[in-house]
Amino acid sequence: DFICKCLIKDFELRPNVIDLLQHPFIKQITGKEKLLPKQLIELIDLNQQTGTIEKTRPHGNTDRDGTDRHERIHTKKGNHMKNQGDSDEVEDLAALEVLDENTVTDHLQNRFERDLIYTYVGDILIAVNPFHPMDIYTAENSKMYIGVKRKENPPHIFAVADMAYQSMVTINADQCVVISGESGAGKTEGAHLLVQQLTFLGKANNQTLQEKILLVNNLVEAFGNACTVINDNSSRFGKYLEMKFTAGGTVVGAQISEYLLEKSRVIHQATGERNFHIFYYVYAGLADRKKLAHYKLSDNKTPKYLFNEHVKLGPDIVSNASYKEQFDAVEQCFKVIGFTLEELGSVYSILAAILNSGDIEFSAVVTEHQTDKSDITNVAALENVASLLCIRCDELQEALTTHCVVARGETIVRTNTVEKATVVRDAMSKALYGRLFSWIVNRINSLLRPDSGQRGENEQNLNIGILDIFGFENFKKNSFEQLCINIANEQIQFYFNQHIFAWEQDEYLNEEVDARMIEYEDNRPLLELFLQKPVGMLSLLDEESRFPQATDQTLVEKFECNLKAKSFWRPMRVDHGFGITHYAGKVTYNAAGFLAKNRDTLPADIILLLRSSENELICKLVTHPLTKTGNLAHTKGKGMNTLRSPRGTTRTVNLTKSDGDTPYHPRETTNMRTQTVASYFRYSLMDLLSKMVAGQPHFVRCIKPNNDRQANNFDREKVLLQLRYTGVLETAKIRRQGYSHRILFANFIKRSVRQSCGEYV
Ligand code: AOV
Ligand code: MG
Repeated sequence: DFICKCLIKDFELRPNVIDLLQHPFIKQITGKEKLLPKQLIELIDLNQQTGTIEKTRPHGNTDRDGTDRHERIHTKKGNHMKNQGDSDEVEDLAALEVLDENTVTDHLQNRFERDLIYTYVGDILIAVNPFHPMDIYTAENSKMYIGVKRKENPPHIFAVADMAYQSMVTINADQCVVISGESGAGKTEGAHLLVQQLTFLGKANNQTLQEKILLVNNLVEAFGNACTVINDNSSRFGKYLEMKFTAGGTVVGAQISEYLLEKSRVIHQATGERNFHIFYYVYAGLADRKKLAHYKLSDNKTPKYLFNEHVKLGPDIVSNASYKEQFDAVEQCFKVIGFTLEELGSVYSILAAILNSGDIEFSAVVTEHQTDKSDITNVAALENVASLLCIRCDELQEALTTHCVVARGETIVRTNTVEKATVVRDAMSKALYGRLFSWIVNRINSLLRPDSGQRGENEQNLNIGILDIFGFENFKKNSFEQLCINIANEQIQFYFNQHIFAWEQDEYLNEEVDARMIEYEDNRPLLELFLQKPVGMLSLLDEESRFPQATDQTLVEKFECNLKAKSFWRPMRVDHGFGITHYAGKVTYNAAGFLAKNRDTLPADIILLLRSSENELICKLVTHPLTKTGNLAHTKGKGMNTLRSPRGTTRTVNLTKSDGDTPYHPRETTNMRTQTVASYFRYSLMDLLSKMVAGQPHFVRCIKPNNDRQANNFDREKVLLQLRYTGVLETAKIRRQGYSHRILFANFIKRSVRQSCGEYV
């Protein structure tokens, strides 16, 4: 058995039959100088008869490195294997002899029950969330996955990092890893593991840089993640982290782009959910350091924005040891990455001001002439906010309780009702948090931007981007946020389909390759339903948002009149309700609040007031256009619906019709422009896509084994549904019949030359 394995291994390394037949082992075991090919086969067969070696039929593919696969021989590990084709030893679903839903699910289940959470489908990695800590991410594991052939090791996310890294250094091209899966499936954990391994692979000369890069995710996630009913650490924003390398593969920096933070969570959380993590960390951390009073907070009165049925009392939060630890950890991240103490103080002040804002209350003032006036009942909260934001208290009161209108060239001051004043207060809190988040991301980017000294002259950095967005969501009540999240997931699914099926099969047709066409679920009609102009859902929403008289009911009616696709439906007996049959299942949305959320207006009075702040950071948040994190500018006027495939052919990603609109970037808006969240979202998606298409993609598909976050529980129905809607079966089919690796001829030559010169790691 051992000798056969050595022979086979050696044969893989030196695919020269003559060499093998004259191998020194042969002499050792047979006493002969060399074997005839027939004799070698007999030797292997003999071993098979003893039952210690089993042959599996490979799927006739070429491997990632472009070499032909030869038959693999696996050592049999147990008697429970059903047949050769679907044994646990098959690490690539495309190699299964029988390819149907049940076999694939059985196979993943068998592996999952043995803690083998990773499985390949050709070059794609499937990761089933184990919901318990695993000991497969050690330094030892990291070393195992450097520059070795994929089949040398069990499937692993580190192997994906290695594939991306080796491709980057070998063909000198940007790479991107797209992690998808529904909420709680393991995308964010996967993204952390990729950063860990890529930092290890691209060993920075400078230890601190390495440390900083490893902390970036933790820092932004403290501000952008929150506990939802599905996931205790749910990403409430989309994140594209680009790690920057020299051409030689040394990591030199990182940049993050953030997409569509769910700001509404600051002011309201659904039942059983929480605000962004950082609020709890700061509250407990400051209490621990006896600094609550300094930040105008009190430990016996929970700020309203943090209040829900789970967190009734301040002491619940302030005595939480884990929150205190997290606060220390976040502060450490800030410091290591390079934020100043002054900046840190401002960040805490802004967070405390937001918490205090939630406690400002209004009551109606009814006079003889007026019924639409409001006053602030708890002046202490108002004073706290003004003091923390370094603005004047009377001006804050005025900005909250009144507004200006310009009529016939004259500015008239009108009073706000209680309802309106509350909306303004909440708009200020959301805007402050959203802008603070963007500022943190921008600051990280400037602190981790590779300096020119780390590049050779005329040398550009190479990137590996890691996409980790909010996963598909279907709650009891779904609002505008869920709609945007689910559209983003539709877009990623569409991108996957384009790569794996559409572009691939186009190539077969172009090159007249005789291949059976694989059918797949094309979600293009759904994307059109959302994004088409002028009658896509987002355009209709924007149109309705421009009418002051419009209501959420008129919006739903507008949808109903204009959206004729089968995937749009109106549920019975649900006010403001509409339903969408997404690629991942049916979701019922409630349009209540859609118009207000889409308009997302921040009154000019508040902007002007914050600009007058004596705190430099607060002033900056509303004054200077921050460096674009979403880098939207380059998509402007460039034919937005046309993207280039990695193989150079121009592909149409039928996302939107280009109309040359100016991209909306809230951080640049200091005047009262009327662009909406929907239009910004549309451009963000486009920007994200253009970044992704610029690199060679690698896909990780995360699967959630059950809805109860339980370890060792594989709910077959749940998994089967995910396999079905992500098209895993079709992917296995196309990977089985096609080639799992695509490489341009010129790159192939370059790579082969480097390899034969021994440069390949
Ligand atoms: P998500 O990113 O896909 O959801 P997470 O990556 O946050 O999901 O994973 C959810 C939880 O599953 C984590 O907090 C861990 O407890 C567990 N988990 C995930 N991957 C692993 C792993 N490889 N090993 C051990 N435990 C794991 V969302 O952000 O909600 O879409 O918006
Ligand atoms: Mg996540």
